[in-house]
Amino acid sequence: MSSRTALASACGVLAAALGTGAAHLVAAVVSPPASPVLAVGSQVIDATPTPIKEWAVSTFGTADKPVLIGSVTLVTLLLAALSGALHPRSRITSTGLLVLLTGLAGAAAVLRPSADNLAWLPALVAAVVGVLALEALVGRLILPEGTHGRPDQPGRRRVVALGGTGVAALALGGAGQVLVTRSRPPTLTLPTAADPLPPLAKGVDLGKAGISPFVTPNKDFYRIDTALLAPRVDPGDWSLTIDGDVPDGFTIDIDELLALPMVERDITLNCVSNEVGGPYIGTARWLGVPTRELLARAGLDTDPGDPDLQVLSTSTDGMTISTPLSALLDDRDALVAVGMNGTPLPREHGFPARLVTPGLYGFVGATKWLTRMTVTRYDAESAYWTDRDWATDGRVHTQARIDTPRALRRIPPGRTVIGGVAWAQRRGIERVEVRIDDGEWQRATLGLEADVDLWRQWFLPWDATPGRHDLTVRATDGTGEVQTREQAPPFPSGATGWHSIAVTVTD
Ligand SMILES: Nc1nc2c(c(=O)[nH]1)N[C@H]1C(S)=C(S)[C@@H](COP(=O)(O)O)O[C@H]1N2
Ligand SMILES: [Mo]
Repeated sequence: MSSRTALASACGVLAAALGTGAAHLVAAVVSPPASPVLAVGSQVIDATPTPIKEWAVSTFGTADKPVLIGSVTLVTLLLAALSGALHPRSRITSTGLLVLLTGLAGAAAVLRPSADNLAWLPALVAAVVGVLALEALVGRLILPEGTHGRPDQPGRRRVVALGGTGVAALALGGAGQVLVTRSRPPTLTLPTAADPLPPLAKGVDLGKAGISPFVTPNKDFYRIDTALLAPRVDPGDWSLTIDGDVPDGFTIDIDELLALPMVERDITLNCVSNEVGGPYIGTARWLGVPTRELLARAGLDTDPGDPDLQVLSTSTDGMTISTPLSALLDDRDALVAVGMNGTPLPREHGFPARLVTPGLYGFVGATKWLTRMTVTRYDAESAYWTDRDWATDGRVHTQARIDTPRALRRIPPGRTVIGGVAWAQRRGIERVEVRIDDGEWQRATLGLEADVDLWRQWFLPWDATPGRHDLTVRATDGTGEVQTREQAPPFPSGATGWHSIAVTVTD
């Protein structure tokens, strides 16, 4: 590559960076998800085939989002370099490529299910700023083809022009990022429950070092969703609609929701994408209105008992989730929750309102940023994950996890504790057993059972002898069924198999 081509490519990269930075700032004001890189990233998420998505989640975990944003940025900059490199030869092709790129970003933003009216504006800003910046940079730094005998502009001028553009791009994009992350939506004052729950019994938390705390603090609660930016919902603009096959559909605003009688429930929530032994599970005290009450107000006060009926819930960011109607009508107290461990829902966990359904994985019962619940048939409308071949039946499998010792750790010999958590929401945990190497199954001590919809802590004292050891755990649910040892991956209906770890005991 000639130095002229390299310079032209650099002009393309920096022009695109400036356009993207300016667009990010404009998006922060008019429509944050319409920022070009985010809009394209969201379309990529929705279009990625399930096996590749599963591979990304298992390889990158919750870092999958930064990896995605980084990849989209990298591809954009490579194409921008190409646009720059083409400029000295064909200005039309070069400009055309930039316009095509920003046009795609604009289409990506406008086609989001939750697109705002101004979703097209950031991409337009990117196009105008990008094209003008490219013209200006190339015009200043690169002499027309055929101007022989005179050197291109001296190095200092290049550094100032390119460096200045880069700094401006970072400043604009950074300002947009500050606006997006710093601005706090107005918060809510939570009502108190009509019939508050007593504090949890002491014995549910065994207080052993290394075992997950019984109640998961909000800041440690796992976060799984497809949103690159957690939606920022102003409660003043929010409403909840119950419609579909109900006699008396209705819409209520946040004040009307908060005025309804609230209940508190302790519920363990987990993700279908959790591998055996994985981290995507947590327990919280939720405050909300039972879905049963809301559906009764819409005129559905008895369960039609038809397994083909679902509630299709929709979030402000366009996610759709299918939940069996019966699970929202029976006595398990599925909630439209507004509170989590004594505070309004954090933005990442669905502020101002979300669904929580005990016994079902989050992808079929825990819609965040909830705004609509439509009673319909499974064959009439299909949800986001259903369209991606995930199971419709999202009942939680019985699982046990070893929290301590940590896998592959070295620990000193002598008295120690093997411990963790086990869960089988709706059925409860009756027994947990641990096997050391090929020994007998030994019964672990269990924390108190607070409720069948909650996990239970467990531990087994262990005299660790030097050497390498395999530790395996299995649970038995409240119906007496032993957790299957059959290994299944998370797709399509949740991982199964026993959690087993290796530890090395040395001085
Ligand atoms: N709007 C929306 N709600 C959603 C999702 C999502 O992608 N978008 N993901 C679901 C999944 S797969 C899970 S496991 C839970 C996770 O909830 P949490 O992030 O509060 O732990 O949210 C559910 N609700
Ligand atoms: Mo999930």
